Amino acid sequence: MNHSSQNITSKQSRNLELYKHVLALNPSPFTSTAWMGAFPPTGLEYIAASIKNLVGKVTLVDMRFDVEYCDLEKLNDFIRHEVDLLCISISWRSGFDEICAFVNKLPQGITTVVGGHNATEEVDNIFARCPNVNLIVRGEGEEIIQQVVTGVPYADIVGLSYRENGKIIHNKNAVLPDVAKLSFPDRSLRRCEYQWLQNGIKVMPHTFDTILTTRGCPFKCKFCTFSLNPLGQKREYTERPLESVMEELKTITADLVMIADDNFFTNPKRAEMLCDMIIESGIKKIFVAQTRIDVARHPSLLEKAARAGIKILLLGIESPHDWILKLIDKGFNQQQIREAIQVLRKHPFYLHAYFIYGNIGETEEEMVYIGRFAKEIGLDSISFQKLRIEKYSPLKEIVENTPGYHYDEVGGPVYSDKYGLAALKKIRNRIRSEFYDFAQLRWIIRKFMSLGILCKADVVRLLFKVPALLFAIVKRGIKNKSARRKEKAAKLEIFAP
Ligand code: B12
Ligand code: SF4
Repeated sequence: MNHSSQNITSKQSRNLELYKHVLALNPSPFTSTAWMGAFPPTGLEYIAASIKNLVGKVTLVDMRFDVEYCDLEKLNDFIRHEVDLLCISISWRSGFDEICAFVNKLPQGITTVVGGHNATEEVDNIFARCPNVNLIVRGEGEEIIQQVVTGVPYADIVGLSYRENGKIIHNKNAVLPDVAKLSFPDRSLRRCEYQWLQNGIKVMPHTFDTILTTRGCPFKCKFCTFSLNPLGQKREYTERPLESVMEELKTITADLVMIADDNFFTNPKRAEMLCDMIIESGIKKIFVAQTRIDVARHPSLLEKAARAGIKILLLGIESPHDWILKLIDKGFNQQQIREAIQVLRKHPFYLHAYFIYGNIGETEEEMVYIGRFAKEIGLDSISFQKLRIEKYSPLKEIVENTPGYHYDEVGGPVYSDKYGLAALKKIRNRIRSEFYDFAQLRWIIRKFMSLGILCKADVVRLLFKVPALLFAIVKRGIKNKSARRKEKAAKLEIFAP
C-alpha cells in the first residue's frame, strides 16, 4: 500500500462521504490503435488512487479491455443503479469526437467530471458538446478531485471549471501538486491485465504496465510539449522518493514495464541509485525507458541499467541534421549522436529512436536521409512523425510566421506549399523503405531474442498470427474510414444553416 500523505485525510472523508460509489472510466475511441491499448490509463489511475480513501467505493473501468462494460445499455444500467460520481478521462486527441458522442449517451443527472490532457485543452468545447458534463478538472488533477469529492465549494477549487446558472465558470489555474505527496496507482483497482493486442490479436506474450518515477523535464526542445502541462505551464522536473518508487514496483505483476518519465535519466545519479535498488531487490522485469542520447556519457549507469532489466531505450533523436537540431534546440549535433549510439550499442539494449520530418526548410533529400542515417549508425528500429504543432508549443508562432508553412488544426501536422500532405506521405514511405527491409526485420527479431524479450516459441507463434493480423488491420481500417465518414456527415448536418 502507498502510505504517502494526502491533503485530505480519509478520516475527514468518512465523516463527509459525499459520494458512495465513483466510476473512474477510460472510454475507448474506435480510432485508437491496439498498440496504444497496451498500457494502462496512468493519469486516471492516479485520480482513482487519490480518492479511494475519500469515497465509499471506486470502480475503475478501462473500456479498451473491460469488455463487460462495453455494452452501453449494461454500462448505463450500472451507472444509474450504482454510481453517484462519474470521472471520465480524455487524455488523447485521437478519438475526441467519438468520446464526446459517447459521453452524451451516458445517463444524465449524475455528477460527471472530466479530466485529462486533452480535456484540459478542450474545456469549452467539451462543455458545449456534452451537456451532461458538470465539471472539468484542468491539468494534474489529484488534489483538485480530492476537493471535489470532499465537498469543497466549487468556487473555491482552483483548477476547476464548472457550470453555474447556465454559465461556465473557470477558476484560476492550480499550482502543480508535489509528486512526492501523491498516492501511486493502486493496481488492485484494475479489472483487467494489459497486453499488446493488435486488432484483437495478442502480439507479445507479456503483460504490460507503466510507472512514473518523475514528472517534467528540464530541457526545452522547441517542438516538445512533454514538459509543459496542458495549460502551457512548464512542469518543473520533479522526482518521486526512490523508496516510494520501489514500493510501487513491488505491486507490479506485469512482465514489461514502461518507465513513462519524459526522460528517465535526467538525474543520472538518481537513476543509478534506482537501478541499484532494483538489482538488490531481485525484481525481474523488462523495463522500457524514454531517454536522451546524453545517457551514453554515463558508462556505469548504462551497465547498471542493463543489469536492472532496462532492455529497451526509446531515444528522442529527432533529426540527423545539425541545422535542424539547432533550430529545435535539441542540445546535441550529428557527431554527438553518432558517438552516443556507438557507446550504447556496446551495451545489451534494444535501441529505438524517434525522428521528426517535415521541419521548416527541410528538403525531401534531407528528410529521406533519416532512414539512411538511422541505418548507418546502427539503430534497431525507428519511428518518424511529421512535425506537429501542439497548442502551447513554442514552434507554433514560428510556423505561423513562416510564409508557405501551414497547419490545419492544433495537434495536426505542419505542411508547406512545396511539401503538401500527399508529398509528405510519399516521403514517409521513402524514409521507411530506406530503413526497413527484410534484413532489418530479421535483425529486430534476433535482437529481441538475444535480449530475452522474445523466445523462439514466441516468434513462431507470432509468425502463425501474421495472416490473421493483416486481415484484422485491413478490416479495422475500413471500419474506421466508414465511421469517420459518418462522423463528418453528422458534423455537416449540425452546422448546416
Ligand atoms: C508515456 C506516454 C505515452 C505512452 C502511453 C502510456 C500510457 N499510460 O498510456 C505511449 C508511448 C504508448 C504514448 C503514446 C502516445 N502518445 Co503519449 N505520452 C506519454 C507521456 C510522456 C506521459 C503520460 C503520462 O503518464 N503522464 C503522467 C500522468 C499522471 O499525467 P496525465 O495522463 O496527464 O494525467 C493527469 C491529468 O491529465 C489529469 N487527469 C487525467 N485523466 C483524468 C480524469 C479525471 C476524471 C480527472 C479529474 C483528471 C484526470 O490528472 C492526472 C494526474 O495528474 C505524455 C507527456 C506527459 N509528460 O504527460 C505523452 C502524451 C500524453 N502523448 C501524446 C501523444 C500525442 C501520444 C500519441 C498519439 C503519439 C503517437 N503519435 O502515436 C500516442 C497515443 C496514445 C493513445 N492512447 O492514443 C501527447 C498527447 C497530446 C494530446 N492532447 O493528444 C502527450 C501529452 C505528449 C505531447 N505533448 O505530445 N504516450
Ligand atoms: S524532447 Fe525530450 S528532452 Fe526535449 S523537452 Fe521534450 S521530453 Fe525533454
